[in-house]
Amino acid sequence: MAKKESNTQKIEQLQKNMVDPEGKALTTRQGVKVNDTNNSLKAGPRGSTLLEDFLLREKITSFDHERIPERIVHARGSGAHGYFELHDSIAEFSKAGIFTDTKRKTPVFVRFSTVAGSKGSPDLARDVRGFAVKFYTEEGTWDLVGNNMPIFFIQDAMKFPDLIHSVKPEPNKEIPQAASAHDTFYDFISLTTETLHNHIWVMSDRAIPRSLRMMEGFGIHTYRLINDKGEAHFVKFHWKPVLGVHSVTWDEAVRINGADPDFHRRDLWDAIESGQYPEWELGMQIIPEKDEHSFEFDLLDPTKLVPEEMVPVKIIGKMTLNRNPENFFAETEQVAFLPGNIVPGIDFTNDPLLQGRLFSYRDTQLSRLGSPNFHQIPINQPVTPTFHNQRDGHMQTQIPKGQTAYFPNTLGGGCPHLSKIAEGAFHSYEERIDAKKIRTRSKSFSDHFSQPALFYRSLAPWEQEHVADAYSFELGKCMHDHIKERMLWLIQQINKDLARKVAGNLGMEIPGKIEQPVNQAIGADSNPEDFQPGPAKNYLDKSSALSQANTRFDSIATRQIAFLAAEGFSEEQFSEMKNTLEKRKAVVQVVAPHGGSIKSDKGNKFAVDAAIATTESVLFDAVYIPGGAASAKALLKEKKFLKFVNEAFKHCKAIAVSGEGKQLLDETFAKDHKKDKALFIDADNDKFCDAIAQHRNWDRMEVAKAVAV
Ligand code: HDE
Repeated sequence: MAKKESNTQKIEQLQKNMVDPEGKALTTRQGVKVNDTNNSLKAGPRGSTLLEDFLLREKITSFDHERIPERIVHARGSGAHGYFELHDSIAEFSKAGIFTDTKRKTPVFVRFSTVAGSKGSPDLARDVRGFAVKFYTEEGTWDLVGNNMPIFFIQDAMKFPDLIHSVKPEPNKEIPQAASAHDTFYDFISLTTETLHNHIWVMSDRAIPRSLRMMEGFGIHTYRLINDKGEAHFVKFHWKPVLGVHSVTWDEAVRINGADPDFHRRDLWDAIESGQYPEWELGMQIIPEKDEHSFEFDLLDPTKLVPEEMVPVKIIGKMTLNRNPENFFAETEQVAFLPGNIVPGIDFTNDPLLQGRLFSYRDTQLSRLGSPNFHQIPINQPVTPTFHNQRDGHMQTQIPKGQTAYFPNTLGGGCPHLSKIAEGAFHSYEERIDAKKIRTRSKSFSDHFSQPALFYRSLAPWEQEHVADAYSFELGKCMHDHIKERMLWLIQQINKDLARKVAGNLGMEIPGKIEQPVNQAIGADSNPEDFQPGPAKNYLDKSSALSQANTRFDSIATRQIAFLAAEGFSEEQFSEMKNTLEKRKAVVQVVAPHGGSIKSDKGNKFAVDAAIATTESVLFDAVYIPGGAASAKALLKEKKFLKFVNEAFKHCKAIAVSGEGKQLLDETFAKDHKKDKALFIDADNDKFCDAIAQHRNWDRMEVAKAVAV
């Protein structure tokens, strides 16, 4: 039986609110036709402007109020529409329709974001990425508001304002923008050891993704699945990108931020526009309730992940993003995610971070969107009809009928009426709780070093080197030695070798002893020694899912390949390579000395995608230079082409040349490294494609360091 096309349900709902000006006359907000929107009403051609001018007043007033407060965190974001499909029912674990009905295509809206930067900050900041999914299910809206890292910095919501205040620009000078490399952040991190796990992930390549389409997503908290018998299982949610998990290097990130600050936003938009829809598999780690205490860590502690070796990820479905928003503000800016939006079949746990989030998000939407009616904004409307007794407020757009707005009532016929659990009503999981009211941290949350150590051990050598470089860069930007010393002392407890490398780069010694007890995330009457994290335990040597070296390397779809060419290039070589790449769904972009078009050796015109002056090597995944004597000569004249190739070499990318294209290569750093496994001279085109699929040739990393561009 064909899948229900319910993914169009949300789009159809949105279309009712869309306004298309095509072929229409300009009007005021009241519908009056306008004949001049260029000049204000004046007392004479040079006279003063009249207050009477309602056209001017309406236009300017509306403009003055265009902005709403940006999100306090995750301000910079990009969104897309899509749908979720379930492979097999998991009714034994959850009664949620989205997890039991394989015939559905559930509409989704996804927003990816960075955390620290403002709305206009560059995409390639070293940062966690938000990965928020709104599922418009038939039983109501479910929001899975996650990140691209499986753990969080802190264990208790009470610490969130401190964490964010430390990473945001410093309050006296509002510097630095979208960067964690500054004193206040490291002051906080080094006094709050629970942050070290998420922090080491931020030091890794995960914090500088190649594309939003090439990163994982995680629900982070342990949630509950509830089946129709009312039985519960713990669950961790995972999104696995079909294109694999890939990143750029820090050197590239810095340059991309200048060359194209919208790199990720553009990449997501272009992929969807070209029909190459981003896809993620949804996975679950499901844990029976009886196993709650069978791990070395606490399942309620959001700074811990459950290694896939201990609980495998069960893939249950797939999400596809197939539609760009019509309007950034109306959809991506106004979308309001709430971790508290759940549906029957899913429930919370007592994770103290999650519990705090359940309060914060509604509160923040009230100040951001300005009214409790934010659910009525089209992007936030559920696809199921809603009936309740909540009334009035700013911007009420519905017209609730009837005499009653309370329950119980007789005057309204008892409506809207209650539903039984069997009829689909939400019912909170009946967890037994028998405890003292107490303001403290559970001692079971006290191990702060084992998992950062596991993460570092699990990385490939090239990833470990990137981590050491990142710590060195970030701490190198801190001005206070006592902060750097505290950090070195802590890094040493994660990995001694890592600490030695970072200390060497900082030109500092690792301190033997720290005066101040380090873990300060406790109350004034608590004894710091009681909460001091113990030494790292080794309960698992390595977890392969933590390394990007073990991701998928089977596709070159959407990879951007720069073809460096000028007048007289070899059309045969150009076209053969283009066909091979496009068959495997890569994107070819012609970079030439000038814009417009260039002629091949056969005299045919080819469109130029970018003049060399308008683009940079870091915006591409690989480089190809076709032959043609005149073309090679013209490329050699423009020195930026040499810089382009040298940078591609430095960033360990695949490079291929044919015929006279080699002349350009011979003027670059690559000329002495022709045995490099991602360098191809008159080679089989498919081999070039295979090297692109490998993402980078990290074996080149040592050599690449010597490239002085
Ligand atoms: Fe958020 N977070 N957060 N967060 N968060 C917000 O809500 C907050 C946390 C995450 O694309 C805010 O609508 C608190 C964890 C994403 O619109 C705010 C705590 C995770 C987004 C807020 C956390 C996240 C937000 C700001 C600690 C991963 C962007 C604007 C208790 C599981 C959603 C908004 C979007 C946004 C508060 C911790 C992810 C202020 C108090 C853990 C992806 O409400």
